[in-house]
Amino acid sequence: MGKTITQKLIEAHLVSGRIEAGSEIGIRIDQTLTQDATGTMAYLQFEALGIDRVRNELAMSYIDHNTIQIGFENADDHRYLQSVARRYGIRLSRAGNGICHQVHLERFGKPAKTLLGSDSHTSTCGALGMLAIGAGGLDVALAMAGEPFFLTCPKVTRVNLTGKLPPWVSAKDVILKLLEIFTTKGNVGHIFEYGGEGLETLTVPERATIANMGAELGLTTSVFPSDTMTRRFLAAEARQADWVELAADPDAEYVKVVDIELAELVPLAARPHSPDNIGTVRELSGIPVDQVCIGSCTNSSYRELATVARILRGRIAHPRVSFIVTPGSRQVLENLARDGYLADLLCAGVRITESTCGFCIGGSHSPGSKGVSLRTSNRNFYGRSGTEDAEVYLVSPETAAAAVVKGVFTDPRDLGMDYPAVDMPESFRVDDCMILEPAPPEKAADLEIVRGPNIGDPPQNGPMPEHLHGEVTIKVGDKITTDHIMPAGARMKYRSNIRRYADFVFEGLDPTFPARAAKIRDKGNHNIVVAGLSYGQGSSREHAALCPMYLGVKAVIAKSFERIHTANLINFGIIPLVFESDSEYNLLDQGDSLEIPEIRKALQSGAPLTIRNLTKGRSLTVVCTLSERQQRILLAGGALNMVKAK
Ligand code: MIC
Ligand code: SF4
Repeated sequence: MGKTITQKLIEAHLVSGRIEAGSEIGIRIDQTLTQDATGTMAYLQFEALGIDRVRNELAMSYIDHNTIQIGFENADDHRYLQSVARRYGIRLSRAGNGICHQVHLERFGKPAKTLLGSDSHTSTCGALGMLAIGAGGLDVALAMAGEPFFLTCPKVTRVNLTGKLPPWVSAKDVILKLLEIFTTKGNVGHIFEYGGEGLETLTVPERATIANMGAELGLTTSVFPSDTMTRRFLAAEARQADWVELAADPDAEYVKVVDIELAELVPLAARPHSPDNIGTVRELSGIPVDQVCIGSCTNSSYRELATVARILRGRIAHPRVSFIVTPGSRQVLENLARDGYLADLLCAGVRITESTCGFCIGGSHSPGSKGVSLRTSNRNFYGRSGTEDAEVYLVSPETAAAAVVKGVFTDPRDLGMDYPAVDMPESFRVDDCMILEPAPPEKAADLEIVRGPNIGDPPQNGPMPEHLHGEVTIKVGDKITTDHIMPAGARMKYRSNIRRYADFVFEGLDPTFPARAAKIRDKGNHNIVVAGLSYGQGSSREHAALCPMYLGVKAVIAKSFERIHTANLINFGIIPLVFESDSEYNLLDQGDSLEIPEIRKALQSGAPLTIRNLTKGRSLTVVCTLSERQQRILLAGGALNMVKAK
């Protein structure tokens, strides 16, 4: 039987386990990436492992998230990251060089390699034929130490693309269509592998847009073949030597095949407040727009921004619209400048920003109250923009540009102009001067690691008790994202200070949670979170496990969990328990006192667990499907405890 691309990538990197969907496998990681907001914690944990030098092929550290620098914290983090990179053999992309996923795609990603990144959109490099997976910082630290990365062997769906995108319809509309079909929940443990003759017309940056938002589907990752388009992109980046061919065998088998006819797609938008709340742009047309933000790791490549510039050439942003562009990388910005497109944007009234995450994570450019913001980014979760009552829509760069011109939601096909097709250049101007090289090993050992006062060692959990006593400290609903659990934006400057950051756990849902939880913890009791479907959607931030752990959370009971968050909970010694049937969610309420007798024994046996609700005087059953490795981590009270013991 023929093989899928995924199978070929896994086989070439398999360290443990069998390639059988659903079973746990360990794979060797060639490349790692971190960004500053997750990186400080990842490197503090790497340091705690006591290893002298990173052991994987390429370890990249990017500074792109926390660059606003109100207060000393961000700058101190940057200094720490720079010194740790130089000491341990990591290459560092300085603030201003670009968003990690865009820069990694341009300069470092290689077909047929594995990449593990402490950011959920690491999947972007799947566009190059990599197995590129987002994970928590601790898993990335372990991969840098040469340990395998463990994951559930994925089920592979083939997305078959036929035809060609019509003018004004773009890669963003393809992935929004897939989000309409598959939604943000229910796709855990799956990989989407793209194929079909429709791929021949999609450049690597367009494929990257699609692979990027596979994270919103909740996929393990997305994989594209490495073909002539890939070779063309790598050649344009002066990296032709990095190209190898990678394709699925014609008789490869998939769990499912989905056909998407590109010619039939129309401009789409994700309405507030979820990336799967899809409507057509035409049905939204006429809604007044206050802000348009173009950029983020989803849509900030040269061709996309040049297309926006062409649409806006000779026009001025509508007076109602605040128009922001964030180029994905310094390379994109430099090439736009040299080719004249930057001038088009400036004349149109753009507010150009540095090449960082910026608006996407509520780090800047929050909309006004009740503001309607059209963004080319990938997440429009409630409050993520930094403005609670903003209405954020996710759209393509073309749809965003049309709103800049008209001041209202406008289907770009109704602009009354020919589509300004911009080709990807045969070669980009390439300049890696913002990448800092590590010190040679013989000079590294004595280098000082610079730690500012905001940087604290990560707290550690204790081993799992024999019996767990706790209280339901909060009960939440479906699709709770890590942005709900651990807000980003203005709070993100405390990423390397867990004790302080923990003051904001569940801030948008219940600001009294941290104080209530700390009180229960200080009495020697445990906190338990009860949740609905798809708990932990969104980011890879392990702080969404680490900060609750610091506040004494020992278990989360949910109808279902998302992949990265489950791994993070286990890594920090919090048990993810699943209701045996969804209706049992109704048997628990905030304030209920719970007991899970003989929890250590139950975890080891893998049998369902009984929870006694002491307040209501009844019991219920929950399940916890774990590999042996995960059992050991939970019993030890977290992965760091276990690895250190080893
Ligand atoms: C995001 O888009 O939510 C982030 C910020 O990039 C996160 C990482 C983080 O929280 O630092 C992600 O996607 O993993
Ligand atoms: Fe940065 Fe936004 Fe991409 Fe996250 S999704 S890496 S915040 S640009």
